[in-house]
Amino acid sequence: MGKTIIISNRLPVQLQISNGSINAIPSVGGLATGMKSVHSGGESLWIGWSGLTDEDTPEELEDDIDIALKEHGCAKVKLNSDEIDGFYYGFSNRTIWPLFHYFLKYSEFELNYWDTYKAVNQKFADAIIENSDENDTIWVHDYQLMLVPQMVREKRSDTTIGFFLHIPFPSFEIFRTLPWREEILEGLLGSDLIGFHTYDYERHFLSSVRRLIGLEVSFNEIYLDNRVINVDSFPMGIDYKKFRDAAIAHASKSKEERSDLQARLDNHKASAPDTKLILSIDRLDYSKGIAKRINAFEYFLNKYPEYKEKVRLIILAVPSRSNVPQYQLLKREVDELVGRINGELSTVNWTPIWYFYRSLPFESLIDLYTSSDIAWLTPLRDGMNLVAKEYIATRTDKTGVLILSEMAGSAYEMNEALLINPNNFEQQADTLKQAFNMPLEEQVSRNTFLQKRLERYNVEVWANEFMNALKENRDLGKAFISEKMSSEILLSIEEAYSKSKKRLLFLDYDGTLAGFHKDPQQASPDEELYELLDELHEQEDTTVFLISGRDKQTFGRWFLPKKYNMIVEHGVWISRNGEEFKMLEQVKGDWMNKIRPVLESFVDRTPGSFIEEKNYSLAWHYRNTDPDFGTKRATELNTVLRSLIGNDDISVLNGNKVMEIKSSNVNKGRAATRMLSEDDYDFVFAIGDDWTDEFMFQELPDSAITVKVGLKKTQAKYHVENTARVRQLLKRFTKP
Ligand code: GDG
Repeated sequence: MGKTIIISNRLPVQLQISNGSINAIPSVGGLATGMKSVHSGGESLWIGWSGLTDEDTPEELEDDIDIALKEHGCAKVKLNSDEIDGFYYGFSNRTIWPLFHYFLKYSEFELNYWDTYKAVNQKFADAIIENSDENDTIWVHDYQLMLVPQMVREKRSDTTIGFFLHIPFPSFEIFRTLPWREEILEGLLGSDLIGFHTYDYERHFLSSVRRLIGLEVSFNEIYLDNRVINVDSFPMGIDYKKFRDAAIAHASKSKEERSDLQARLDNHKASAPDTKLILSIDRLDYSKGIAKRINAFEYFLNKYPEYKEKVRLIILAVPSRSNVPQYQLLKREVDELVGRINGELSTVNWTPIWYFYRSLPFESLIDLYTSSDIAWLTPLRDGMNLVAKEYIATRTDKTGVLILSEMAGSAYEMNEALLINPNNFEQQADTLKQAFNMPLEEQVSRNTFLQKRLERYNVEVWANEFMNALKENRDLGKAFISEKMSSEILLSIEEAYSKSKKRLLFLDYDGTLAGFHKDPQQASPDEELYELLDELHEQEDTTVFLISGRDKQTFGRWFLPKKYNMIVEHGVWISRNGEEFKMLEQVKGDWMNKIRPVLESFVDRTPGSFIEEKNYSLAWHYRNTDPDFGTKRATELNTVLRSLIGNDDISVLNGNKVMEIKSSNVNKGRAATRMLSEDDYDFVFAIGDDWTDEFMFQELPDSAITVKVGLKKTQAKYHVENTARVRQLLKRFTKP
């Protein structure tokens, strides 16, 4: 068992240099606390930027910094201020952050930001290579490091790599606007497991993978080269116990032990017992909807003036990315809004908004959470939003109302909260009123559910689930995928071939001997293939069958003059040595008139799809449709067909971008075993890429050599990557 290597932009400790000595201060953010259990349990190393630029670091302190970091299980990536500007303030926070939060107009597509992002990602990847070995498990975090997985994979093809994105992954329509969209996807696809907070982000990512780089995706698995990449959602939890315990300790504090902030909050409550405190805490970021919230608050006070002097909004806005112009503008906007509303609405006894623009210590956060009757969080987009969870965790008596934006990832798990659309002021005004008047029993009942869930699915469980999935997926990936055809295996097959006395070969055509074409009629064999098949066909003691789902007319035209043996339409027809096709199986075709109109209606409604009509089967091809739409329609068609065909002897085969409807008693496995029984073969070989070839792999005896083309779940023993490799493999059989 190797180490666990965690990689994030920032480390869980922040270094400060004062008077020539180094202080390491623990970071408080969600990521740092979340990964604590992974980082502290067993052997692990956390790699990231220390928070000090090269310019801020006196050379003589470099070693001391390394020692200080080592004490916390960390290692640093050195970055200079230009790199921080281009990589962090530039590409990460002026390109990716706005784009992934749907602020398309704020997103800047600057080539030099991108170049720095690439160079810095390479530095992180190099640091990983330097500090790890092949057996280590690597977990890369967040949008600043999306190229790192592939950069590591290039040097360490067998290392286990996980990636977690803490922010939303936007819909394809947004993501496609990024000039470097393919590079970002390819960077992420270096991972074995890619995690998101919600299923929606996962879905958006898979859609981009399908549409932009055309990879095959099956449910949540992506097939790439000789790897399977798993994509899944893991909603991040909080350190529930930490917040709960802090709230309990807070409740038992004597008057003297209270903080100044708490004393002020208590005084407020004592002087106006029928008023309520509404709390919002966020980094000062445009994605958090702070300005809109203030406007909505004004709207509420105007719509329901009876609440004037009865509610107070506390806004804690934590300074963030103040080097980025958009954040400076937002700061000015919020300052002005708070000033204007307080100026217009304040009375002698009442200021509607208390506004703090600073970071507060953890204890003050607990003061605010425990003293506020309502938490009102209105992000316009938020990957998760941990503040919502923290507020609920601190409500030890189970009172308190959470009003939460549906645009936050946490809304998916916090259904018992009052969910709002942050753009709908009318709805928010009504919801604030509802929250103000919510009976205590209802608050307790809602929060009981919420707390149970937060306690159970806490951050430790989150991190462990991700790590377990990473290890499991990696092992599973190895288990269900057939063994790669190595040169040793190839050699032993070649040897068995030449030693054998009677050989039987089944070769699938499309996707195996020849690549796919948009129009199946164009996938005719090339000269090289004819030569290869001629050589095989002419060998003594060797029976080669081309075995395909195609119709007999096409195969007849291509191969009858060559006198190859052929089984077509999955086993309905057979032709040997240039003879006309004969029926191998008796099949009925009367069902076709019923099914054809159904398929036609799907062709009409699915641009790019078409019907291929064979003698005893019908195929609906959707290779040329929009990938998501085609897959959706295929599922729909499957349901329709199943209800139509009932118990008839008809089956539906889901092939590679094709659905084929045919008689059940016909399949390639049945046809192949019939051929096998005709003679005493001592070398049996079958190769194919499709679902329909699985019948052969299943039904041929164990001694048969079965080979899958491409990396998919299969019953075959071995796999090769593509049609070029198939040809190379078959070429070996033609050697004398
Ligand atoms: C990103 C995603 C996702 C806040 N103010 C103070 C303070 N905090 C702590 C909170 C909370 C954390 O910071 C903020 O977490 P959020 O989840 O709300 O938001 P982001 O910082 O934007 O985080 C987000 C998250 O990553 C995790 O994946 O949920 O969607 O944007 O823990 O308590 N802590 C202290 N003083 C403060 O003034 N001590």
